[in-house]
Amino acid sequence: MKSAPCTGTFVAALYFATLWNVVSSYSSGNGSFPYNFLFGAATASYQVEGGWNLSGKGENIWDVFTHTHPEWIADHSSGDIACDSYHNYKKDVKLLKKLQVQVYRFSISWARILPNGDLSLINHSGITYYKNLIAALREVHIEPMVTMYHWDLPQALEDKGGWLNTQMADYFKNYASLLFTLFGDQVKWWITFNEPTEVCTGYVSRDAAPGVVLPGVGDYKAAHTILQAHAKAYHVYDQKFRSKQKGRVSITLSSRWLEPISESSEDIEASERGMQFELGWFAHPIYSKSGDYPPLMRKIVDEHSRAEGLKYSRLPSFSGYWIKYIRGTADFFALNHYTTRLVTSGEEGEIPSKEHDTGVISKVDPSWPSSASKWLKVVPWGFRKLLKWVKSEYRNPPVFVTENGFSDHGELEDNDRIYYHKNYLAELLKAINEDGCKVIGYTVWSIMDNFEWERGYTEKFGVFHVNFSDPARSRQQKKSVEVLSKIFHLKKLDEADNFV
Ligand code: GBH
Repeated sequence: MKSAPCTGTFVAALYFATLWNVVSSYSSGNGSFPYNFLFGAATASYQVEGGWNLSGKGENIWDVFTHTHPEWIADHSSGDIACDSYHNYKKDVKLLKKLQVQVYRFSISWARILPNGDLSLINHSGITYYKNLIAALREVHIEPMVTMYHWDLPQALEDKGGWLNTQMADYFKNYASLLFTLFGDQVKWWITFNEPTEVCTGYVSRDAAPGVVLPGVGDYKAAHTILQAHAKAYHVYDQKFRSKQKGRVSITLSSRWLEPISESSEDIEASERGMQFELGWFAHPIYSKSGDYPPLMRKIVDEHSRAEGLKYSRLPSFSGYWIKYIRGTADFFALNHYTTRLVTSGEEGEIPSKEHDTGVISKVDPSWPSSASKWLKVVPWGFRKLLKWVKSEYRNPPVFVTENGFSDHGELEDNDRIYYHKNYLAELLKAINEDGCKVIGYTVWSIMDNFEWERGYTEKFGVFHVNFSDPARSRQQKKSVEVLSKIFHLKKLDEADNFV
């Protein structure tokens, strides 16, 4: 056990090196992506599966959240049926094939496998569902990339305190270990958590399940447990599965790019502080040389806690053992990115809150094109800056972009989505060719329209349209599929030129 952290770091470094050697041996240029760059599409269990109470699945926090408080969802809807991928997975694989993807990133519903969250009950129909999906993907040569946790905690575990309970790290480890055992011979790309910062939002406000309101405390506590849970899962893989299964494990972190609003040193500092609180919160403990939370974050939250008259910092501390245990627990950097903000220094948010601790005010440039989502502005150049920041901050890790996407109201002629992807991909290419960033893959969010959390079905991210009033949930191709399938197949961006 004691030597595990070193092994983890070493193995991670080895994987970083080999992964990139393979990709970089064929240089890109000329609008081309490296020949074995991986293109794909993504979904998450609660957003697409439906079958919320079928074949032994247990309830999760999103079932409970949407059923008890439909008024907290924009259109009072739920993921009860969603795209009904529980019954339609074969259709989904056909869509993926049509899009010419090499990878499908989907998540496993914890409560479908373990209805009580723990190992007391294993649901075999749930296992069969994922085995069938994985087999269908493999049959057409699509690599599965599996997210273990995309926000749908079994309610039974929330009843034990959810991510505020440090024991959740062990429940997660057991669940992860079971997934490696069941699916690890077929699945070579693993993501432990999707966007842990958003999981923590569930302990700040009612914007997300479980809707526990403890800003500036609950979020930091949940994060602390999630980092431990992730590291435990990573080490289990190292110790019991890696040598046989030879897969890769990471955690998907999401970040906006925060651009200083001016060149003043105050604004540059605000940007740096914002990036540390947003991405560094989880990335620094895992990817930095020293490990642990970003020093700046430590300093600020400690100071604020003292000023609030608290005896202890609201940001929990890791012991030296945990710092080493968490450091290096990723074989590649999995990154979600959608949008950018202009930032300056200033007081925002209640006291206490992470927002207030961050001390950054963010704005949008009114000239940036909009989407159907209030938060999502189209700012392609921010993507390149973010990739560059990750490169310099974390010693140039291989980066897999696990989500990037655009929302509209469901248009089939989705020219704005085409514009978005084409321009974001162009910036990604510049990051590879001009900045030396090691980007190894890109999955678009999402293969089809789906349940957009608190926004219900009011904002559509799919490259395939789903008819939610049709009991069969029929799918229909949007124009973006024509463009993206060419890029994904030929790995050349110029292929999209005629369309925009
Ligand atoms: C991703 O998060 C999720 O992984 C995915 O499940 C989701 O469908 C996709 O985005 C599209 O939304 O309403 O102003 O409070 C992206 C990061 C962070 C974006 C939370 C929306 C809420 C902003 N998300 N954010 S606001």
